Amino acid sequence: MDEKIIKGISKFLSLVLRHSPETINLKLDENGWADVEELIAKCTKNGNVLNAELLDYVVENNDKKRFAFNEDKTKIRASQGHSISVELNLKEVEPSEFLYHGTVENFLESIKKEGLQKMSRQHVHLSQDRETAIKVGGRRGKPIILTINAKKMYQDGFKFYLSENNVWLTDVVPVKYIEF
Ligand code: HQG
Repeated sequence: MDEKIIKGISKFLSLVLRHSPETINLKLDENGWADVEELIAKCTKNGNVLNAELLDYVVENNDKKRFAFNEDKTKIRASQGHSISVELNLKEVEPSEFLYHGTVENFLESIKKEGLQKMSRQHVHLSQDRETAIKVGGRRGKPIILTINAKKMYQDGFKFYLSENNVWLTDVVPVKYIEF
């Protein structure tokens, strides 16, 4: 399987399943699910190569397991990362003592004032380990890793969720829980 094609499909799926389904006039239900047949038909109509076999391959082999099928594989959705409002029915989980957030120098001044905000997404994204946070921050430049006192936040009543592909999500991280 050509890696470039696979990556292109993954990026396109992120676009239509997380941010802009209207790009191909796709309907997502309130839980973020798209009908697989409709998705394939509308992708193909818009000039993108997609069929059931390719879609299966991308879902199965995606480096971060970004997408998931429902049980009978008639529906598909992104497991996290949305900017549009969807109800993922995420499970609330108690975090370990520390979680990590990868960012870049440019954002630090603002983060020191406002804490970590969701920005354009539905949640603040946190990682279980530093290595993952380094990759996340590295998307934007030289990564800076912030350590989040997650357990303390949890004890103070903040909620944490774990997405199906193991990304930690929360609504906000106030400055006092961040070690810079
Ligand atoms: C920053 C990818 C200024 C924040 C990754 C980040 C992740 C602030 C950026 C997932 C701020 C938002 C999410 C504040 C936060 N002032 N900047 N108060 N609070 N920021 O992309 O965490 O490959 O929405 O540090 O792997 O970078 O798409 O979030 O730099 O899991 O599956 O604002 O996206 O996953 O950027 O990444 P993002 P993120 P996928």
